[in-house]
Amino acid sequence: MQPFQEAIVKKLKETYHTEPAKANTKQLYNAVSAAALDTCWDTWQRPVTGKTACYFSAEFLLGRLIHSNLLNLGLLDETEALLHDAGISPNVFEEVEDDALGNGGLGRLAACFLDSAATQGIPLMGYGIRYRYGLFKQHFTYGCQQEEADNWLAWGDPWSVRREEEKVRVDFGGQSVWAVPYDMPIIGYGGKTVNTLRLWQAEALEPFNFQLFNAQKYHEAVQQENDAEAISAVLYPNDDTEAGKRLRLKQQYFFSSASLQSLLNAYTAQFGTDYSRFAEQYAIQLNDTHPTVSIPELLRLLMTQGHMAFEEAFAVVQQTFAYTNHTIMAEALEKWSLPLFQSVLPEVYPYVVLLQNRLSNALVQKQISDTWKYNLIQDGMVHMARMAIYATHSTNGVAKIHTEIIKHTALPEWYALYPERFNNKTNGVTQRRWLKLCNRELAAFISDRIGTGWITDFSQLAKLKPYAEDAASREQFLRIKREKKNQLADYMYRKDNFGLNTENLFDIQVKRLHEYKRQLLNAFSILDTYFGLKDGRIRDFYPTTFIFGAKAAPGYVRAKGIIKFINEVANLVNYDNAVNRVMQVIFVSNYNVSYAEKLIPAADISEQISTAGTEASGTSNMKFMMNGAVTMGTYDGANIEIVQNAGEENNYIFGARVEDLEKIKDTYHPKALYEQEPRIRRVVDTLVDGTLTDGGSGWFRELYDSLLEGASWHKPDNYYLLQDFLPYCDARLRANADYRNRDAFAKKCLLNIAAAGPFTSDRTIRQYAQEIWHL
Ligand code: H53
Repeated sequence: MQPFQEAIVKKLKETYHTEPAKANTKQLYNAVSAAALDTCWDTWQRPVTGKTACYFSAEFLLGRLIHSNLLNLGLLDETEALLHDAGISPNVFEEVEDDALGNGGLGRLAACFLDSAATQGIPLMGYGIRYRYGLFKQHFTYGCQQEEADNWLAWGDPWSVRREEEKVRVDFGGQSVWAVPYDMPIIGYGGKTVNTLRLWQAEALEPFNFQLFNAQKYHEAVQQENDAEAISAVLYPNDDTEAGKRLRLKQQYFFSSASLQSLLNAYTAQFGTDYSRFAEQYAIQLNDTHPTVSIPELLRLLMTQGHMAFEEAFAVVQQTFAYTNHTIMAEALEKWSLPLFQSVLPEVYPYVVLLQNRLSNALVQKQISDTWKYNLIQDGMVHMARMAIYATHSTNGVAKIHTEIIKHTALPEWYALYPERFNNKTNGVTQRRWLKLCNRELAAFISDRIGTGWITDFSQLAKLKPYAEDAASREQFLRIKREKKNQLADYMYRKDNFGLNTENLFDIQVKRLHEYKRQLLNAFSILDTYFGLKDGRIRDFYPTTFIFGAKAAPGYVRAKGIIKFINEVANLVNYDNAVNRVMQVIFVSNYNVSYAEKLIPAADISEQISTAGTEASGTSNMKFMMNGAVTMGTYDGANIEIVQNAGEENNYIFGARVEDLEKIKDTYHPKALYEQEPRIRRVVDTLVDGTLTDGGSGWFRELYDSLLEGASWHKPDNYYLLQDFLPYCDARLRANADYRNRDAFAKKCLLNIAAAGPFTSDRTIRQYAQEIWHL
């Protein structure tokens, strides 16, 4: 037995008095994790020297940790051999819940960044919240989304270490709590660097009040404990929409203040209380505006604890912080009502006023009169994005087009004021999780041809390009795709009890449910194909399986209506014997990181169909690309950079571009399109003509009206579904026809893989480190 295998056996024996063949999943999971943690403990505890970057984020969507940590430590093969010898399925850890402390792209990006930084020896520490419940679990009843709490701690938390001695106090107006840090190791590939993700848990100063208990006031006796624990109880399930709730502001301040205090404590221990050189030791990246309250909080701490004057403290703050913007959509830009902000954070608010005053002076000096566009405090609201731009030295977007839109359309007034602060950092994803681990077959295929260097240097992928011309490689690639489809089919059968036809083309759209991502357009186009097949208008259709996966924010009624609609379309198609040999439609339940790891490698076509100008970057587009799917997409977000690199001829770009939409926006009349074009009318009418049913909820009628009439808060069809409908249907049919020539299609796929080099988060995080943090 190898030493690590022995260590696992020993853990099982000492902790659970059992052995591998007899242990249950939870015991195995905890023993393997604990043994692995032991192997990197010393590396982890080595003090970090020099400047450190800190990633402040309300979300870290890590996914299941055990495989990625074992991979990075080089212990995966040994572990799997041990499991094998004990007669345990290699899928044993599949039932262990993934760590879902995030909603979608933003939280998953944070997780990719941590992996990439550790792999490249960049000292990047994550700071966030240890939610008791992560993103809800989803299931469907009669096609409608139901939510259930995600009790991820039921499996134990073997990757966290509670640091009681480093807890700090956080004060709100009238409430004080402990913030207790739980540290997780972030293990770089090869195990040479182990960084830290520090997640804060809220606890009561006095958990139990005996006086109240003795006075028979039982509820009151535990009130403080409940109120404190509420702060880190649950992740807000909104992706890309602002919540605006009191508890959310508390969460933001809670982890911001705790993280800053802990950094100041570490700084003080080394350098004393002269904080003037704080920014030489720490760079802090604000992941969206969620941690922006850190700005007035650091000012406050520097001025009260460090006795600094305002100007001096402001300089430190500005040099320390940088801000990443992830969306330009108005509904996601955080604003807090003044009374709410003042009542939750009375100690912090005066520092917002100081910032506002300084900004006002700057605007006077620059002779700017339309100050209402800039004010941090305006119309009874505190504007967090403005604060984040004003009080930091860097504002970046997450794809080229997104950064251009920020500069010229969304926030031109700020770009005019401080052009030097604006920069682009196109997103990326870690190829360790999103290729090496989730697609071992394709990873081996690549390594056989170009060696293993790509695992840590993704630019080497370009060396794969000649193999697109090699018939044997294309054939091999197709065999792997088929194998991944079979694996997905097994998994989906276990999870969703659905039988997949793995001969089919797999066309997949997986991401959060949002109107701007246009899952409804996808469904309309599927219906158009369905009717086309039935009418005989469409012939020679290559059999296709259309797969959706998406969670809707529980309060987002329209998104829930769209889920129900797609499930109804699925029923219509799947039970119609006239078409179900050539079409399948599936909505998988509880789409999450682990499901993504199965779905993405099996895809032939990656659906990236957001309205041009709305998706800041997207990151699943990159994951699909590196797994050899072609992109069916609009000119939006990182799709643009993807197809520029991989060739438009190897992808399917359709629909209106930002410039086109700009031109038609004032005259757009979706109802005219509906009236003129029978194919549009036919699919849109299924919302109301009885073809499909919303079970009496009224959701479908509301969707119908939103497209044709608009609503009090938006114009009709404000995401231009009907505008892009025909071009989309055409592009899909073109791709479908191309797919018949499997060999030619494989060539496109291989060229996409070979062009995926720039889309690694290794590159992105190097750019942050060099250009923003100056490490
Ligand atoms: O962030 C991703 C982008 C994606 C964008 C997403 C995002 C959230 O997940 C949540 C809030 C938010 O403002 C933006 O929608 O386009 O790829 C990472 O940058």
